[in-house]
Amino acid sequence: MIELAAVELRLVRLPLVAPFRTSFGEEREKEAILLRVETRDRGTGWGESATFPFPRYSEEWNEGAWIVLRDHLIPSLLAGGPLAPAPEDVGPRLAWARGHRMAKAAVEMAVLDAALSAQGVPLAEHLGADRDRVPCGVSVGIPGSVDDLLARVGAYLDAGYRRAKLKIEPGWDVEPVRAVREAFPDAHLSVDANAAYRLEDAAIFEALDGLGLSMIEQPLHHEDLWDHARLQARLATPVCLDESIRSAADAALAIELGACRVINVKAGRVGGLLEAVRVRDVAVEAGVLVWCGGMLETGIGRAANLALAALPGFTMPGDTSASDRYFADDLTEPFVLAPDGTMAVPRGPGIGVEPRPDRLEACTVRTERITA
Ligand code: SMG
Ligand code: MG
Repeated sequence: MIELAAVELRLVRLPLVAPFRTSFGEEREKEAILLRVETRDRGTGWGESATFPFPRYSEEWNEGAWIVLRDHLIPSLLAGGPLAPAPEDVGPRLAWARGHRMAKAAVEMAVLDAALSAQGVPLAEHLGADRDRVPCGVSVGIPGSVDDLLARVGAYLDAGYRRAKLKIEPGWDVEPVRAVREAFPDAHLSVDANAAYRLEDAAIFEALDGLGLSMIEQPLHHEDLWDHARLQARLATPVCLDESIRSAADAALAIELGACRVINVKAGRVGGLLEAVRVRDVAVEAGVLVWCGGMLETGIGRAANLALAALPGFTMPGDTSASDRYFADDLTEPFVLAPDGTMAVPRGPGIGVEPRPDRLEACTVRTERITA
């Protein structure tokens, strides 16, 4: 049982080491909402929202998440009395609010961190992880030129990354991907369109189909499972869904329709780590592969991603890259890639990391504390 006393919201900004461009826009810095829950007698816990400053990846964005957290989710969390068992109680208590999954996931992460820290249990162990290191991939943004892309992919593969995911968009697809395949014939490669195409563009995917990709991620509109099923039927390469899957129920429907053979699991997108585990359950049961995605998280969210990536069923390398792929100076102690392309899953209780106080202060744009 946990009794919550207050929640502090904190908007942070960290410059990215290089701009990250996708089909829907460019990020030059990571702006995130951190959440710190304070309990009456069980210490504190940290969570991070997967939202970005603009509602481009999904409907959610930082300012919207801040308001729904401050005015709705946190007040109803605090008003409901003690949580027991704490993490499992969060989802049902916030279920009255429709959507806002990334905001809800941040609350759940913070409560999980507090509850498990108090018990001395690492998050990975609590979720059922069966390994202490995970193989890591890297997501490569849309660069200025094919030469630039080849240099970036080469550097990441040299660093040990086990899979390179190339962002694509109309006008930047078959030619650059073919160039990467020719330069790195044996590399584990995938592509991610972030919903930038329509079924009428199927010829582009048929051209990509011959390039030995391990998957084509979210090629079509995020609300169009049926067209994804029709596209998958035309391709040998597995379709992977990201934006389209917001719950375990979505996963079951997509699989039933034949809309994907792989699912990118992000706790934020599906409303929390516990629902992410249920997405894994549905997928594995159906023989659909899963891996852990990323949202350019700071070390706080990254720690939780690594715990998720360590669960049985997460067989493919995730977008769980090292801190230095994003930031010159992360909020936490940096996550470091080993030369074999793996990273250690945090071993400490809860999420296993905390922000470094000086770095946290330096990155903070504003804070607001909500009390019971
Ligand atoms: O965390 O390394 C990361 C980013 C991985 O490509 C990534 N995420 O569609 O999978 C995706 C994107 C969403 C964020 S784009 C700003
Ligand atoms: Mg994606």
